[in-house]
Amino acid sequence: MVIRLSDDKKPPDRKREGERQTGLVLDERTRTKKPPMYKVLLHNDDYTTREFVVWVLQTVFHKNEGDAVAIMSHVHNNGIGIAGVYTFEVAETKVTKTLHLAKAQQFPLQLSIEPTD
Ligand code: TYC
Repeated sequence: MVIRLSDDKKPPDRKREGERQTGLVLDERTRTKKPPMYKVLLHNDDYTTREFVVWVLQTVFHKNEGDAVAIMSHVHNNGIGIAGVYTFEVAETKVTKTLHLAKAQQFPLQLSIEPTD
């Protein structure tokens, strides 16, 4: 049950265009824009172990075990799949880390980055 004694705690009205958080109306270009986002794609190959791919998805891409197994299986069955969606810098860092980990174990795992639509 909700009891309100004053207007103080009323949920904020939906902000009109140009107004967010502060109550200040900012110019269109002054407002923060959502950054472009990028998919990190995992590619299938015949040599990288399923176990390694699941481990990378858990440790680098922070997937739980069930999601990691599902993504790995999708890539194994379809040739390609999405490991995650990130800003460009984060996507690039995850690809670099994964490639280093794969090369250290002589796995030819390939990844790519593509913009979301
Ligand atoms: N196809 C690999 C195997 O059968 C497993 C694998 C899955 C490899 C996903 C890469 O991105 C990959 N061992």
